[in-house]
Amino acid sequence: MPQAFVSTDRIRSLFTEAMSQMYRTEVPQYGTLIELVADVNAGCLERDPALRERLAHAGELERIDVERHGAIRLGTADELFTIRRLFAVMGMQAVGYYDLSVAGVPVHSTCFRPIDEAALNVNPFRVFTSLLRLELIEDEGLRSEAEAILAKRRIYTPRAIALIERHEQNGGLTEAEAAEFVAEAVETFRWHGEATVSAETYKRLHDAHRLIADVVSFKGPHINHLTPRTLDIDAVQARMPERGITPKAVIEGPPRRDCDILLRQTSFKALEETIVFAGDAEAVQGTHTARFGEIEQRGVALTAKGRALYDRLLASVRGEVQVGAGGAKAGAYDQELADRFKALPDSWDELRRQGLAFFRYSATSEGIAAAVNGTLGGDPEALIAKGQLAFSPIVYEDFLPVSAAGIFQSNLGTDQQQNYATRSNRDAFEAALGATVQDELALYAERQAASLDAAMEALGLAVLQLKTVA
Ligand code: OOG
Ligand code: NI
Repeated sequence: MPQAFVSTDRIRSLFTEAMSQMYRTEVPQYGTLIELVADVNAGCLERDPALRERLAHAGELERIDVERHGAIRLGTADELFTIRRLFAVMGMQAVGYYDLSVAGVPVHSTCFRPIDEAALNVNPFRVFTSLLRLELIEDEGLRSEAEAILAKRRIYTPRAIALIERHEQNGGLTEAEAAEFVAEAVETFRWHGEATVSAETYKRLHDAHRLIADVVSFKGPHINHLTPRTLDIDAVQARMPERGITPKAVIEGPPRRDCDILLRQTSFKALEETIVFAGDAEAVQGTHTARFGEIEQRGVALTAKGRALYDRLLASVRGEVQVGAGGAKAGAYDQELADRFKALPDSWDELRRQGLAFFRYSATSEGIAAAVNGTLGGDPEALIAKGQLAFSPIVYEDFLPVSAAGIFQSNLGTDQQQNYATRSNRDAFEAALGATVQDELALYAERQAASLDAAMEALGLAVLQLKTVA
């Protein structure tokens, strides 16, 4: 008898909801951030009816407050291998490779996310997933000690593994299995205040790098933040202190613009939390800093050419002004960013014509009518000029390594910007993952090309229909 499987989109939505509930309970300040974001979003929608209309049309209004991403840090190749299989149950695949060692953070990362447009429209939730690079620990003794500690832990419940296998064998999960899977999967990301190491070991790991202590000292890869979408990131950043929240010094990514590009993000500083160390005769308490809240605002995906310009402008800003520890020079940085980014066109049509960004094309009703009347423009440019072909920005669904490094740094206790030489090792990452990571630019290019083909076909089909009718 055929089994009725639920869609991977539904499992992803259930998972997002379960993670949100868990994290709000674990980190009350995150709940406060969510409330602020909801207030700011409501204000934006009230002031801008056109925006409300656009979001309603896109089906975005009901789920505006649903989280858009989270992040975890894994310790071993096996853990990464299994997380790929776990996220596959929810329709998420590894896209992109990010080398964070360039910023002095000993990890490399990918983004697990849905890739097709329909799935992204249902729920675009993604997880920024990092793998610790123990080979970057210089002290050999400490490195093998960390390896031995990590080798002992089991971060997935046996039932989660069984359900992953069931999904792989049967090609899906039933509603009951999906509910059970989500409940088991969130266990992996739960916070454990009891460290698996002694205070002394924790200190040595921490001295090597705070991030090493965060990954190695606990039972599992606790979710370290969740990130809702905001319609006005500058407003949320400015208003965090009103609610007793301390934001990081600067918003990462491009400056505020009329036509949003890529990704802007900011976070509140990670909280200092009480933990209990293991292995001591008496319970020894300490504190650990890892968990925070973040917000994001996404814009159009840039082509390789647009991205090269973005990277060059950002590097020039960072070469000119470095935000210091404690946020010194944040104002000068923001000013420099705004000034230098004037070199990147701030109109959808310019971005499109100069081949700087990706767009989704569609035939307009005027276009369909023109096809019927035989007054269609010729090539896409002529069609656009006549209003017969429309285009809208394709949203950037991925992350930015320099921004991610800034988020890491801020939450590892400093706002100081750092620039290091790259030591990327994508092959090792993919070997651990057990798959190649997908090329995000190719995914956007495919979506743009497919939309243009479909639009042209829609116009062409209209012509054909006319011929058959006549
Ligand atoms: C991940 C930081 C990166 C982002 O939004 O760029 C990130 C981490 O701290 O583990 O989440
Ligand atoms: Ni993040």
